[in-house]
Amino acid sequence: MKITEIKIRQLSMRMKSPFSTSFGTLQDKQFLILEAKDASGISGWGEGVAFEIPWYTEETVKTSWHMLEDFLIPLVLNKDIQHPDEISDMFKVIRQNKMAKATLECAVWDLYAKKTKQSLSNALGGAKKKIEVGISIGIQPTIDQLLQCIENYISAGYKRMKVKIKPGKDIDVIQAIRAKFPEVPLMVDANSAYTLDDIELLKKLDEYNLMMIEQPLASDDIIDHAKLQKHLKTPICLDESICSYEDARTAIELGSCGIINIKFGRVGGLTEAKRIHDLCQQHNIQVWCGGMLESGIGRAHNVALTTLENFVLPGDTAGSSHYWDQDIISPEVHVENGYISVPESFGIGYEPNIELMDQLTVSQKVYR
Ligand code: OSB
Ligand code: MG
Repeated sequence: MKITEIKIRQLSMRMKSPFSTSFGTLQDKQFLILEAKDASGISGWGEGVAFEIPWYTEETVKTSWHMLEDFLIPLVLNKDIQHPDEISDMFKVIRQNKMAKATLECAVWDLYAKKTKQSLSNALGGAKKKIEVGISIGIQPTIDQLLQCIENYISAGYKRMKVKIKPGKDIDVIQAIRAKFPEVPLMVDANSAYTLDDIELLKKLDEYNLMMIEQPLASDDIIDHAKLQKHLKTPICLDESICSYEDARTAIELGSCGIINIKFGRVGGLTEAKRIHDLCQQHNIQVWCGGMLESGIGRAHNVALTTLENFVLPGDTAGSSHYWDQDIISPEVHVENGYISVPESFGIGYEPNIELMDQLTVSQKVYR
């Protein structure tokens, strides 16, 4: 396989409603879509999951484009590639910048799956025909509004509720949810809003039968999470802290978590995501697929990744219509009763809607 042309576009897409976490609020999404074409004209598609502002990781839409244009695309263009696993090795000469790398690597995976006439799920080694999904609910203005959201998502069939917390919006919120929904599968995500000084507060979360507490401490910490886990019955799930296989190995050896949230963008692509999945499986660490408020292209990669065996907990891959008035793929990602049926057609299994993408594109460039 030889990639002879790559097109990057920056899209601007407004989410149906703003999404708030402990680090900020997002509604107008800027992100990159990358199309990698081979000489026969087949296209593979990838989505950049970096935000405009570096509040989740240090990367941004601009740094991603810079890395792709000046370093990553030149490493791949017109080179002979047998398998997408080679891409992460080719990228080793460039440090970090995992989201930029994943944008291109995911497109190569899609292209490879299409060229070898199989679904991306199949190419990755996944076997599930349908995947189980939950929903991530941003911080709401009032507890009543949050309870209403949860009621709606339970009726829609979502398999677990993830609620964002931050100091001042934590114990009271969870207590109110448990009072109204004593049995609903529930977890919290703090996006690094606490420190070990908050240990007494975090210990109180043990009383609410939570599936897990996601990323309570610093985004680059692995040691304090291990200390905290010793004081908690509820498993800690790491998100921001796990940017590589090595991070996962460290966290597992130190006992920093019982669960890992895998995002292809945060770890540099699908090959690394698979390696982390396999490592966790060997060590009885459960994994699930996180989300970055993706459009349909990134969402499709999440669907395929989740078909691997050790993705045993519902992920954050909600349906397209939860986020967007109209998604850029056809058909859209559809959730029924908490399940997504995994497409069986070649590659990502959803057709990019070029006409709509053209309307949403704010800038683009072709590399040959
Ligand atoms: O921490 O998982 C997170 C969204 C943006 C940045 C970080 C996170 C999230 C979510 C939403 O929780 C996941 C989604 O619905 O795509
Ligand atoms: Mg998270």
